[in-house]
Amino acid sequence: MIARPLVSPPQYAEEVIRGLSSPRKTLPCKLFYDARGSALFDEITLLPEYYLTRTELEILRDRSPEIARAAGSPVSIVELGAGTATKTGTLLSAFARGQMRVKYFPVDISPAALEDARKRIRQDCPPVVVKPIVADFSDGFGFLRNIHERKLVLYLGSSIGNFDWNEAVAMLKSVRGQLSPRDTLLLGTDMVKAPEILVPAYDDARGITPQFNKNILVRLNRELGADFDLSAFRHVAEWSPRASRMEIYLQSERDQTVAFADLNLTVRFAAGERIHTENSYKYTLAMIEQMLCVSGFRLEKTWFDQQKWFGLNLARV
Ligand code: AVI
Repeated sequence: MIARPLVSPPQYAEEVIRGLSSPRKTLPCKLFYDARGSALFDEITLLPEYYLTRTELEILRDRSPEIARAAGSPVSIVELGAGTATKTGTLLSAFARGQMRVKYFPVDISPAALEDARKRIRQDCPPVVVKPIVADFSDGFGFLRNIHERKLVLYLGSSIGNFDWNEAVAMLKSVRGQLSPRDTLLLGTDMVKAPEILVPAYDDARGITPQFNKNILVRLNRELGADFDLSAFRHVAEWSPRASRMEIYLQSERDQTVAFADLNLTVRFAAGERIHTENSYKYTLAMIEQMLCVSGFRLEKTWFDQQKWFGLNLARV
């Protein structure tokens, strides 16, 4: 047996133990996003089946001048989970073209992504002042308090859809708690549509999404000394009309036991048993209105693409 160095298990180990010990096994979807998972997600956003990213970008391209007018000027644009700010240039350029005064605060947990964002915006929209903020949202949104001008908070990509209803409301409420009466929120939401469109978006022909899903197991093998056999698990993506969400699972192909060397844990899987790794909620306009309303916002306007597949919702405090 090879001795493993003695290092304390990562913070998320407790969540893994709880999730895999419960009768319906789960793993938190935040574990997708290590370096490889983030690169795979970038690939997903370019897949023909994954309409979300390009559709949201299409709305931003067509509607940015209107969005900029509705948000008003001068304004500080704060983008939550900005990553490398690939979509935001379009909106910032609309502000700049309209001679509107704007500062841009991209917020992300990754300093490297923020540095890319700063370079990108400096090159694409030189008049915009960029002030990156490194923050982990699990510590709250207190950083919003330090931005004193009128704010337009962006939360794009339907990232809200990876939260259950109560979690989404809690997150929006906590953002709302840091805002002032003239501030606005622009929220990207994926809309309910036919399962024939939804399911392939989460189970693509090239098999990138299955790799993204299984990357959780690769990570647990590396970081918690687990011995998951990747070929013994299958990616499953199902539409639940009752819960209005895509559900993503890893399904055990046979009876098997997985050992976690670093956790003193073994987990049994029956053939066909699943680990629930992610939900991706899809909304109706009524759901969006209600979610915003119970969180302390008022929906003012929704911009859609031509097919009404994706919505950009402007809400006031
Ligand atoms: C990040 N998030 C909005 C993606 C989604 O569509 O729910 C994550 C994703 N999971 C599988 N494909 C993409």
